[in-house]
Amino acid sequence: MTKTLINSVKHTFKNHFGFEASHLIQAPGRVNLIGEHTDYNDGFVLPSAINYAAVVAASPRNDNVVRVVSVDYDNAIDEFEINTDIEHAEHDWANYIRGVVKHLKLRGYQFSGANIAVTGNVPQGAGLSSSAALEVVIGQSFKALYNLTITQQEIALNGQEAENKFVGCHCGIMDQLISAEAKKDHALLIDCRSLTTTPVSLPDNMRILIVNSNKKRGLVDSEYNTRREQCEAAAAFFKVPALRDIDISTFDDKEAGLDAITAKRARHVITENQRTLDAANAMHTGDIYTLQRLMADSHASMRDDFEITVPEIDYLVDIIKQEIGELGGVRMTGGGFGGCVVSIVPNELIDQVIAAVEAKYQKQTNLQATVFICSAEEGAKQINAV
Ligand code: GAF
Repeated sequence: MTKTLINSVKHTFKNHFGFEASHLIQAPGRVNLIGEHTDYNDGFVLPSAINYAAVVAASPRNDNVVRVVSVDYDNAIDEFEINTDIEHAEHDWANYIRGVVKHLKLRGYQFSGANIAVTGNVPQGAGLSSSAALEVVIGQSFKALYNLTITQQEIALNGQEAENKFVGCHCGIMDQLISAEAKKDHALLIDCRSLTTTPVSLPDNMRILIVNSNKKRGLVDSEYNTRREQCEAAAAFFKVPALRDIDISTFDDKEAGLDAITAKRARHVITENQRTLDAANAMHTGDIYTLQRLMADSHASMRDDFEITVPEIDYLVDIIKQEIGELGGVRMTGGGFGGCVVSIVPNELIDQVIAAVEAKYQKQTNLQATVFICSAEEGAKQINAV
């Protein structure tokens, strides 16, 4: 699949700029297996990169102009100067690129302009981090074009900064970090305070199956930012730097005095942190029974305490659960309010799960689900120097 993307981005570059690109770079989208809305609470997450990516063909320029052609937006163009204060663009997609370049400059990296063609096949608005893939592929491209001495971790932090300060979504670090640092065939247990990552193998004979509800996500940024504020209010109430610092065993006592909604939000984060650590352990020991229970508890917590699921997503989870029972796990994945569910399914049940989704989901919701059978891929990299 990436081969087609690479050919199309190379072709567009040559058509538009009149010569071959010197560099090809890719950065993957991600799926989070467990640990939702824990990253900005300094907690733990367990994502893996997927076989869907943003891909760039690029060449350096001698001047200070960045010119971008976007294959996925009918070859729309964005052009800006990097030696002035970079301002917002007319097209939303271009702001991710401008934000990344602006913040690389603010970090003191020295480079001149670039010609860029960009494309991607990470479904947009599905909670699979198409924006983080774009931010990371652009950071990785400037690293490759100008031999910048930037680490993968800093490419991720720079992408997050662009999204927080330039685009205006106060996301955590999970999506950019997994896109920049992922390991093939593994998920990464990420400690979002220290940013240390521990590779965890995926269970044998099982696949990651992602089902997009295709429920249009509404008010995502504002609801996301509200949840973040509620978590910060809870941490302030407990007089700790972040909810990561609240011990699960003492939470019930401490809850007294906190308003009901904020207490529910805090309970989700505190219990989800523990579930994430336990799930990494269960994957490590191949304990699928525990893994599926933790994924089920995570979903219930997102539905009842954090209140970020929607009926279509809850229904998809039910359909898949009925097919896999205790042999695999399923839960909503990503920021919430629509998007996708992730399931870890034994190979021999994949067809059966897909058939059940096809038979039931549309009848009940009038929406057609899209299924992705995924592999866990490597993080951002230069594909070759052509
Ligand atoms: C979005 C954000 F970008 C992440 O930082 C994370 O908070 C996630 O929602 C929820 O776990 O993907």
